Amino acid sequence: MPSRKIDALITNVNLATFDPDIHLAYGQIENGAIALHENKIVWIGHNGKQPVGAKPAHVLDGLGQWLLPGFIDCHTHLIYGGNRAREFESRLLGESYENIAKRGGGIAGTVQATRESSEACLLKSALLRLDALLNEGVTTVEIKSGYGLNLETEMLMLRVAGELSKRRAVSIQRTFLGAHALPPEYEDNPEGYIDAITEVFLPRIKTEHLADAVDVFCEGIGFTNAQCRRVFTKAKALDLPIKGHVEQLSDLKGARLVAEFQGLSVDHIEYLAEEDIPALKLAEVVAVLLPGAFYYLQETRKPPVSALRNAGVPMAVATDLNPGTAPMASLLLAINQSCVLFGLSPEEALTATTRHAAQALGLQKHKGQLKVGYAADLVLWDINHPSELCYSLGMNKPSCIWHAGKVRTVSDV
Ligand code: DI6
Ligand code: FE
Repeated sequence: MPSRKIDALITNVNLATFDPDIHLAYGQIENGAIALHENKIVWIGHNGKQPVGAKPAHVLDGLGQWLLPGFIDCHTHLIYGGNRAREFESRLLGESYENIAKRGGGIAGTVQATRESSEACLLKSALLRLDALLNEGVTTVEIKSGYGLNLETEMLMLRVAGELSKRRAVSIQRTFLGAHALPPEYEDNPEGYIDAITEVFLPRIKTEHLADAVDVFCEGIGFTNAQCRRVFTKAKALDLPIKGHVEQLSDLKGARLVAEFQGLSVDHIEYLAEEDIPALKLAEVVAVLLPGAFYYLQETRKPPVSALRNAGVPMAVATDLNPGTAPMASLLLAINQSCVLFGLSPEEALTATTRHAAQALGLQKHKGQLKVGYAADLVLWDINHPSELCYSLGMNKPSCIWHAGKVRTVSDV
């Protein structure tokens, strides 16, 4: 092993690498060690076999704990004004999510509250939610716009998302979700709103580098398949990757549409038809499961997990953190829910929040695995086995977190 530059060496750790080339559960390396230089992993292997001659500035004894890649929350709406606790009350008294949306509550209520919020206020409330995610070992977060629905507030949301990555040691991916709901200004003119998105919002957002991807809500209370196609066509022309909220409450064939555009992911998919799964496999689209929304909406229809598994479609899991259907800033909870409610195995659930979550963001070559050349985003857990992270709630706290090669202890965030 040639000597090379090493800033930090972590010894005496069990590694859950999630490297698919390591054909063991969790891609594990028992009694391993890992070396970091600048913001990357530069060596990984068995304890004591690290490069000779390398003089790392820092050596950390992992004390036999488990080291995992930093978690990736690949689907959140964590910037918003207000909250919807009163609506939660109405839903518990029997009113449906769709009915609340029809009477101007739901997403429209949050749009109004977001438009009325100052930038400082949006930033402050988003930081609280972000910190809760970070405390559980999340090192990359995707954040969507979609509560502004006018150019000014959509751009503000995306700017606040960018600001978050300056305030905290975390990687942020920004997604433009202008086609989330119809804004009041376009009440009787959905095509006019799609015109605004395609002709005004998207070109401006592209020019100002405000988004890494484009998302839509393809649903009865959102936009039709044809309207989503228009958004995707423009996104593709601007070379922006696409994602879709599809088949959450009904089957509008949104997943097929995303596959046709070779999108990154289809998200929710409770109503995905099994016959549409081969198209996802072929186009290498990730199936993002959002058990928090399923739980809060007390849905009964589950995503076709075993068919996705049998077809070899990669499954990711995310919080969907939002004020309506998933007011939960805990990826560990989503992991647990994906096991208990959707039947994922612990290994699947942890792969879903590391390697597959990276793929859902187009980051699979850089993040989501412990592998040479990958980002030094790592979390050390004082556990005896990775399945503990899926099994218990409220008891798992990282003992150390690295983002881009730098230690971020829990108290730093
Ligand atoms: N599906 C969801 O679960 C969130 N957005 C979407 O398209 C819900 C957003 C909200 O209710 O505010
Ligand atoms: Fe969502």
